Amino acid sequence: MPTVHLLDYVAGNIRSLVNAINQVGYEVEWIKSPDDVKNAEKLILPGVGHFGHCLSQLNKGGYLEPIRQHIDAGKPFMGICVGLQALFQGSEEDTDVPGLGLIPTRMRQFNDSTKSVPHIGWNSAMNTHFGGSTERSFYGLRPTSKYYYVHSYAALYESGSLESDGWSVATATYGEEEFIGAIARDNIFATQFHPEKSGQAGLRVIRAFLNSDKDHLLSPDMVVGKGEDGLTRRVIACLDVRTNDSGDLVVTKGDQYDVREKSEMDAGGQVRNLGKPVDMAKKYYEQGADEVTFLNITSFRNCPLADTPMLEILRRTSETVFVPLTIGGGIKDAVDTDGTHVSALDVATMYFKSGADKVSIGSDAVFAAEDYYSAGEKLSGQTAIETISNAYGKQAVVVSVDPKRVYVDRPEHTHHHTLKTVHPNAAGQSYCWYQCTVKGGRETRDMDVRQLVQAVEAMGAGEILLNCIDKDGSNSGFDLELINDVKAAIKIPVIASSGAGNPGHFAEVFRKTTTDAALGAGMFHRGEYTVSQVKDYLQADGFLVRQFEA
Ligand code: 1PR
Repeated sequence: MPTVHLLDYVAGNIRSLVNAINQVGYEVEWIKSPDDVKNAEKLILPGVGHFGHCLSQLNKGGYLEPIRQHIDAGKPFMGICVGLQALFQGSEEDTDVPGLGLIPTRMRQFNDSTKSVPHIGWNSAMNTHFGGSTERSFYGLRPTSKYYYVHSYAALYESGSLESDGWSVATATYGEEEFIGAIARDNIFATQFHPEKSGQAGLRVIRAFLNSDKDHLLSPDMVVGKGEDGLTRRVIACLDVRTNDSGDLVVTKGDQYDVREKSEMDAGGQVRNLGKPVDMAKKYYEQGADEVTFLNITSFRNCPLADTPMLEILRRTSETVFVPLTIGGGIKDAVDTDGTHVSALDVATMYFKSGADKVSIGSDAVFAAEDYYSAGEKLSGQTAIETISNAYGKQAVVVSVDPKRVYVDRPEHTHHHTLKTVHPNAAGQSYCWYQCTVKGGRETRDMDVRQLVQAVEAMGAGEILLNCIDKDGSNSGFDLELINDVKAAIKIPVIASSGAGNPGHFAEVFRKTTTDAALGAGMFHRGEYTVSQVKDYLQADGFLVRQFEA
């Protein structure tokens, strides 16, 4: 097998990139010291998280000069995400740390007064020279394809300036801002998106780089049907995984979090078994799921270190599923079976090394938020959210929220934030607040959902997975009031979850709320609808979606 050299200098999910490289027929050689760089013919510089952290690590490790020499020698170089940002002069994210300076501009933060930041999801990379007589593209990029991005800082596009310096540029648009999605000149190629997480479209880009397939003519169908620019509506498939009564890890699904079969013969029935986690994840990937989330819903009782099957599930899934994978359940400080203390950061590291791109924190986030408020809204720096976010970047930290509706007669009857609902309860009460729960909804806390999401945003969470216990498994549609209320309180993206029963519910949540993504579970697991049916429905209804590329 031909080889490519990969520089693994910071924490991150490098496993997916290795899997993607193997998938297109190349083997990885690791660069373990600056001296190794000169042995590289083709070099990939990945990077995720904080610009200053990544660049200082490279600098401290003595890698910057060898990378510069590799590029100057005209050898193939590919930067991914922060690996693209490193080519620029610097970034607003950390003004003290310089980049390689090949491009004399700086990365800027997206404007968060008009949209959620980070920018997370599938967007375009369209050649700016596209059209007219130059219907060509570079490194396998197609105007009809979508690619997976996750970043808060971007190289905002200024028409023509880079092109006049000989760069080929492909851009994407987020809200009102156009930014650089990919860039190439001579032996240099870099993408802001993650090709290893961008399905077949991304694998094509990696393959093109490795095969030095720099320039190609687009076929007429790709030109005529030139894709629409912009962030697509993200549809996520969620697999709740737990051990069943025979000790196997199965995908299950609850009704209001109760996962046992309701049987008249046996009041406490068997754990509902809806299939095998790895097979189901692959099936949803092939149906066009934009992300797959695994929630290990028993791990709050067990130390996840002993929970090796979940790691194996991730390892196996990441070999064939090239979209982002999230893992939740038991991400917290833990004590291993031999009594060793293991930090939440170490637990998360295990999952990242096994192929996860994000971890999702549930109960521990509620406890951390309680401490945050008791300390007068001061950050301790010690919470799972803070430590993982600092090490891996905020995009790697999702907080999964499990709220329950509580009705009151009047807003002044509670010290919590209430809303007036259009769905009064049987007693005619039309005000409610959303109470946070822990341990899979089994324990309620004196905290409302708004308090929780604001606290975790302050701690550095990158995204909220917003469940709703009242709606879970109900097939009655998402809780639109809850979603709008949470969206109004924070700037980070929100994934609407709980209640999806048909494709129309996805259209409804995207039309009536500003949610950034929507998640379904039961309707997919029971085979009532496929993810592709949801995408088709959304597309027919005028929403921009990404369709699966074979
Ligand atoms: O507290 O950090 O260990 O995390 C535990 C995680 O497991 C949390 O994310 C929590 O939401 C989840 N969890 C715990 N118990 C259950 C349960 O069902 N008994 N599942 C559970 C949560 C809810 C959603 C579900 C949507 C969509 N599952 O993930 O997928 O409600 O369902 P639907 O489309 O069928 O309505 P920690």
